[in-house]
Amino acid sequence: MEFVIITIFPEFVEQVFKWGILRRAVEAGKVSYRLVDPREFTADRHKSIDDVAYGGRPGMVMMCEPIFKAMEVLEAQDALKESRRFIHLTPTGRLLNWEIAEDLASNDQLILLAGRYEGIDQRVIDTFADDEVSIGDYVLSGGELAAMVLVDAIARFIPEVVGNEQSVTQDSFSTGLLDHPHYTRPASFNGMEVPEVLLSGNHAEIEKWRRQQAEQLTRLRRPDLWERHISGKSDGNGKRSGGK
Ligand code: 4FM
Repeated sequence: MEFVIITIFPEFVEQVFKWGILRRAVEAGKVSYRLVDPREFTADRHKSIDDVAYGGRPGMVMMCEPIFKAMEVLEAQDALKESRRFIHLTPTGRLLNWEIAEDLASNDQLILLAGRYEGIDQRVIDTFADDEVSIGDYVLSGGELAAMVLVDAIARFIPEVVGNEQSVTQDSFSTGLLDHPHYTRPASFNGMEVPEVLLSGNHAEIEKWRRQQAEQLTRLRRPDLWERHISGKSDGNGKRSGGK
């Protein structure tokens, strides 16, 4: 899977590929990436990528030209794959969940557009975007952090990116429950004890405890997930279950 990220801060976005699981995925050739800076495709000597908004509100808008040029050049370099999706990261997009991440992971190439300023000229979105995704109901200073979140969440669904040990956690989310609490040594720390059952060696009892903890946490913290779980549907947005 190749991630193409269109951003005016390529060195910032590159960090997501340089640490931990993603770094190993890149080294193992499971993931590759290409950073595209629209500023390299500007026509004027000031390398302008933004201009004032039509309609007379304050705030700048990212211009069509540099992003259209960037796409043209990718096309000319034969860098665009058959199975690709172009995604604009924006608070007005559909809310990211594990199902969307899993679905996007099935593409050979994802082109992520990270905007800055007050917005991107709508003609860029209309021409190129297959999808608009939001990582949550808050406003960031730009799409870069959202693109990085999306890359990380998607990469975990690419086969062999996450090792066996960690994949268990992911499976537990797809059962529709939040994860149970975790403990490691020592058994007693500053007067705080690890729950007795975890030291018992009784794996049936340990599983029962973890299940109870996961259910209690989900019920209290995420009644929406709990409702879906007890109605026998593990689905995040109603695609498999037909919704609520
Ligand atoms: C996006 C700022 C585009 C400027 C943003 C432009 C966001 C989110 C977000 C900020 N993206 N989920 N929440 N983006 O806040 O995805 Cl031009």
